[in-house]
This record gives sequence, C-alpha cells and structure tokens, in this order.
Amino acid sequence: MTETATIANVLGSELSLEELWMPFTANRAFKRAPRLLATASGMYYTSVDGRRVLDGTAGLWCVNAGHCREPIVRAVQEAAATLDFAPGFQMGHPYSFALAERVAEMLPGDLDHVFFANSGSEAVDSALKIAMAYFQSKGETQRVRFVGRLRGYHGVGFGGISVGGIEPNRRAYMAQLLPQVDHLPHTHDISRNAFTRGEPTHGAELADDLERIVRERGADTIAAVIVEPMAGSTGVLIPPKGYLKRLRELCDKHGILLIFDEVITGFGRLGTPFAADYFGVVPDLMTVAKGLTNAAVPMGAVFVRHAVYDTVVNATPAGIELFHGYTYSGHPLAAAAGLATLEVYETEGLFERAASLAPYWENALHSLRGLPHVVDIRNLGLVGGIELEPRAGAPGARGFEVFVDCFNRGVLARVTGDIIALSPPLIIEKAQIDELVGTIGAAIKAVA
Ligand code: PXG
Repeated sequence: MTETATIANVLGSELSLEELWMPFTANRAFKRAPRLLATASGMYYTSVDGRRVLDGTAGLWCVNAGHCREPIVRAVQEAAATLDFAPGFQMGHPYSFALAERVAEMLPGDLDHVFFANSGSEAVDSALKIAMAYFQSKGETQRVRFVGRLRGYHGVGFGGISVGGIEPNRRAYMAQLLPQVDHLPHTHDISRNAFTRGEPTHGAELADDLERIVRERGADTIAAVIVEPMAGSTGVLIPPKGYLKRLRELCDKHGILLIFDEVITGFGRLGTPFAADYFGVVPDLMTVAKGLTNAAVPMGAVFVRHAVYDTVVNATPAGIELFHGYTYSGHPLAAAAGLATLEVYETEGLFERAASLAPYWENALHSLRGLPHVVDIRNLGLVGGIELEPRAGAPGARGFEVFVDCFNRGVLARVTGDIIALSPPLIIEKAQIDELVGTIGAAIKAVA
C-alpha cells in the first residue's frame, strides 16, 4: 500500500472541506483548489495526491529540526502514555520543570526564568502582562504604555494585535485594541538597502524615534518596547546594523523594558540559539514558540530576566504572585517534545550547522538577482526574502501565483504580499538549497 492510499483510508474517500473555517486563508479559493499535505519526513512533505514537496519554510518557521524526527516522536508517545495531563495551577509535574531548567541553560545574559504558554500569541500576551506586573510591583503603577513597531507581527491576541503593526490584522478590531500603544517606524528601506547581504547599512537612526515617543508620552508612562529582532511575517525585514543596540541603550536610558519577540528567530534560525545572541543584545523578556518543540506539540514561552521574576515574586508577601496562566501551560506532551527537541538541536549541532550553511544559502538566494520583477533579495542565517514588484492594480497577485507554481513544482514556499519568505529546516543539504532556489527561480520566470 502506498503512503497516499494509507492517508486516503484515514481521511475517508469523501473528505468534506466545507465545515472547517481555515485560519488566515482565502477559504473559498482554497476549497475550490485545495492543497493538502498528508505526511512529512525530514525535509519533505507528501501531498495527498502522493507528490513529494520540499519544505522551504520549516512548516511555518517552526520545524527547525526537520519533520517527524524519531527522538521527538518517541518522547511525545512516551509522555502521552505516562502523564497525559496534570494541573499546572498549585500543582506541577517533572516535565515542565525539566524543560524550564534545560532551556534556561541556553539563554543569554541573566534571562533565567520561564513562563509557559501554548502559542506565540499567548507568549506575547503573557510578556505584556509580566511587564505590567513588574512595574506594579516596583510601585511605578503609571508605567503601562507599550511601544510596538510598524510591520511588526506579534500574533493575534488583542495584546499582540495592539502592539503589532499589520494594518489588515488591526482594521476589524481597531475599536477595541489596547488604548495606550505607540509604534516605532519600520526599518524596511529598499531605496537605500536593496540587495544587501546580511544586515543593511542604513537605518540604525530609526531607533531614535523612541525619543520622540518618550517626549510625547513621558518615559515614566512606558512599560515596554516590543520588537521582533528580525521581522518575519511581514516579509523578512532585517534590522539595520546597530539598530537593536541603539534600541537597547534607549530603553536602558529611560528605564523601559525591552521585549524581543523571538517566535521566529528563536532556536537556531539565524545560526545562533537566539537572535539576541546573533546581535549581541540581551532583552529583558523574550517570547518564543515554534522551534521550542519543533512544532510537534504546540507550546510558547516567555523568558524573563532574573530581576524581573524576583521583583514580581518578592513583591507579594504570600499567595499567588501573577494572576495569569493557561490550563495547558507546560503541558506534559509539549514539555516532553521540547526536551527531546533541544536534545536533537544539541547532539546534531543544528544551530552551528545553520551558521555554516548561511554563506552558501546567501549566494544561492542572491543568484536570483536580475530575474523579472525581483526588486530586492535579503538574507540572514537560514532566512531569505525575495521581494517582487507588485503587479499594477493587483498587489499580492504575483507573489501568490509564484507560491502556487512552486507548490505545483514540488516546493513549499511562503508568501506575504509580494514577498517570498524562505526558512528551511536547519537540516537542509546544499543540493536541497539548490533545488529550492532553482524551483523558485523557475516559478518567478514562469509567472512573470
Ligand atoms: N510573534 C511572532 C514574531 C510570530 O512570527 C507569533 C508571535 C504568533 O504565534 P502563534 O503561535 O500564536 O501563531 C508569530 C507567528 C508567516 C507566519 O507565514 C508567521 C507566524 C504564524 C503564521 C504564519 O510568516 N508567526
């Protein structure tokens, strides 16, 4: 029996696509022409019609160790058969403590405490609440404002959308977003930085806009600045040289907490454990998800500096210190997946592997320069962005057609508007980089 036949049996021969309301998807168009994945292994998916699809996006930036890795599968199976669930409020279990201890060893600076959530969105909401709790504990109760950045993505909770800077995501909910939020300008500037390899030269000064916000609002009203060190979802926006250091200095100057949202950059994507390591800038709080468990079981987390944890916990004489948590915070299956994932990253040296492949990756991507409509190519670690000129009157159409054409040719890419975003599993081989980039080039030419 072929793999395809097996999955057809599981799903039944008459699969209805109607009932499922798909997330961030053009439901009607998808259901007319569906793209269904049935199985996954290593660098490849298999579609329900039995075609092999090279994964150029690590799922959605999350399967950093490659698909269905045996040690992770086994760890999840064992946990499912050992401790399916245990309450996490006023109770505990070894898996979550073990993962917190293990992951804390990897963290830069004095980040050393871990709060578990189940997704990046939950991690972001948790981090914003922890920032508020910190200043309440210090008696600076007026410090409640948040500063995000245009073209930032921090998930879809009301907190995350409020600090995020993606217009369509905000529009429908605008009337009920968090009221005390400001945004820094984004750092994407093709006019000055097109086709830069690695960090762009121009734009560090854009961090200084925080001074404007401080002047307008008063530093003593601002709790935290939240940014993605490298913005992923809005099209691979790589921070200008010196930008993040400048932001750190300004936050320190004004007593503002700096939150790095490392949901995408965490766990080796840039060839270091975290973007904080890559850029040599340590935030006060860090949000992660995705690569924490290799996406085998959903999990998110907030990493917290020692002093932040101590301040909040010590400010409460007795009883519960932080009124926040999820039924599934530190779920045994997720924690088991996380432990096994970190073990795979370490034993296989996957972060170092990403770093050593990065120059090859960079050259391969930049070989697409000169193809029709390619207006920028950018890269960092094992991330790539290829920006296409939008078709007149139809923004996003060209990008989407390239995405569909790639899928039909056996490559999974990701598009956001007219930007192709690439982030393969860190186990990718050079020949697979060639296949990925070659297929994207062919699709760009074919779509025109
Ligand atoms: N922060 C960042 C920086 C993210 O990239 C989230 C928070 C939210 O995580 P959850 O787990 O709640 O989805 C994200 C999610 C894409 C894409 O194609 C990116 C994300 C999710 C789905 C698609 O770029 N990032």
